Amino acid sequence: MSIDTVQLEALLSEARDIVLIGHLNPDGDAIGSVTAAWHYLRSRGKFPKIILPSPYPENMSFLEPDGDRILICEQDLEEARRLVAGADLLICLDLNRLARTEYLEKDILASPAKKILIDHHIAAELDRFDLAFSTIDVSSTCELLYWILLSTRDIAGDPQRIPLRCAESLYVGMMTDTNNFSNSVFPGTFEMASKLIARGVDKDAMQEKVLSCYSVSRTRLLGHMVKDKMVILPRHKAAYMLLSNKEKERYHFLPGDSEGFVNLPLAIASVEISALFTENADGQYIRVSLRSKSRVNVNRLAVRFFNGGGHRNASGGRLYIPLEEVPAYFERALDAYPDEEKFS
Ligand SMILES: [Mn+2]
Repeated sequence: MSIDTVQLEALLSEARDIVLIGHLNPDGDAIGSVTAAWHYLRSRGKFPKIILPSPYPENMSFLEPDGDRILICEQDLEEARRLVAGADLLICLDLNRLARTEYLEKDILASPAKKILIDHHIAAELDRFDLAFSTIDVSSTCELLYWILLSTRDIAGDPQRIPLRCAESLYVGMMTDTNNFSNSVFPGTFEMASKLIARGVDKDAMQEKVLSCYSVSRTRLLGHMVKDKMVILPRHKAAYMLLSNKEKERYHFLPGDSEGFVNLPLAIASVEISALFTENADGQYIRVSLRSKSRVNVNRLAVRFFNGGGHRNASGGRLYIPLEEVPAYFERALDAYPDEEKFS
């Protein structure tokens, strides 16, 4: 995939204060893409800053830049706002709408900085950016960033020129967004993986650090969710699980601990749609995760009923109702979901 990077490279070389911004509840692709961009820009003599709206899982901390702190809005909002206001280039990664930054939408719009988007979600807010790289034909933002970097003049199509730390971040984002090569995988995704491994990324080390890193209590929580909480709705070929703050407390829940839970019911032959509803820590809303088998579209379901969206087979959103009202709401949503959208 060759991408025109002339304008990008002009913006990068003019910029002094670059800020890289990811989305709320950052996942591997969000952290992978902001840190990959950081490592690349550092190799070009820039000193970018990273802002994430909320804390990221501990197992991703090995991707952190050396000698620089990732700024978390929930811990340091004033500083984050100051950085956005003072930047001359803002790069948003892995988010299609500025609202996904939760705290910074207005600050980003008000900032005099040039704005770049690099994202792989449906319906990105292209008109809010000076330059946007947006496609859904890649596994992840990290994959898109890989193709962008390969197209730059200094990397010039040679993956060996990608800094190793940058390559590791790219690999981790792709690996997590594809659920370790099980969904959203394109021919180019394998090509990227192959080239990054040849570049020196230790695939087994990445997998162990990111996917085999959980606590005993997280694994017990997973067992509890599947055994005691999973509800099957045969008529809708759907399954759902509710995760309350009480349970999070009981199982010493840490950010990232429920990663992958929503995929588990899809292993059941008769289940085509899976939902995980998680009470937000402050009780303000319910976080919704939706997954589907290939023939079902859950993006439209997320847009229509769950104040969200994302990808065809993996979407998210929010509900502003008590947790106990969610099951009835979910069933009503499935009843009302038109077939022409469900199978679109
Ligand atoms: Mn992503």
